[in-house]
Amino acid sequence: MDKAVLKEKMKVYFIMGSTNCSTDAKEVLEQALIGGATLFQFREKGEGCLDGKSRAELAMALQNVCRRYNVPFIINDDIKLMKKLNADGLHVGQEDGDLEEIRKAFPGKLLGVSVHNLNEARHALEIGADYLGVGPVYPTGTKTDTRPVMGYSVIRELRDNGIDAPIVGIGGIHADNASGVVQSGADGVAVITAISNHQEPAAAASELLKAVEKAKQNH
Ligand code: TZP
Ligand code: MG
Repeated sequence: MDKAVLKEKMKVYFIMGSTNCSTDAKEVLEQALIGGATLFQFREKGEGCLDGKSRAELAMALQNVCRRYNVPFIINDDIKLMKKLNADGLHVGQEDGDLEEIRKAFPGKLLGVSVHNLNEARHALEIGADYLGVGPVYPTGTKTDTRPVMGYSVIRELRDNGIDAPIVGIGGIHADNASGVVQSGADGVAVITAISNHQEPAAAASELLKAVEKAKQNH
């Protein structure tokens, strides 16, 4: 995918699995896409998460929703499942294995990598990552084993050092605090609970998209 196209897809990157949703995950996803989410990552993690066949079945069902809305479907840290479903890409963290090996395992697909500093970002891009996730920008209760909250400092540092790759900020982001993330240099925001926990996921996604687009205009 062309870099400029991917940057557009980064605007509202919705991430979730069944444990992030209090109602049916397929319905939550569909509402998010109706509202304007531009990219989706299936991240089935945490206490009570599905595994085995039921996990693969949910992934397939969510992939079908994405297909209907023409939104790319990314899988968190499971190359096997990504290949089995022929998903659009994979997202991995720093602890998920050797990035170079991971990149070689599926040349034609998107690879996103979570990074927390300039060195990690440079390495990820050297091995051929397509986009970077940077965070936690704000405090989050959704992931407990995060690095310290970094505010906008790392996103700014990457841009100041000439990194032009697609970047999303992640962690504690919602419509009211999204603009600062984009103004510091991100192409968009990645969110879990701002959409998955919202009474109206479509409204949440739409407000996020509006906030991101407005911040991009003023940037
Ligand atoms: N990585 C860094 S923070 C985070 C992940 C997966 C969780 C983001 O969840 P929320 O609900 O958008 O704060
Ligand atoms: Mg991981």
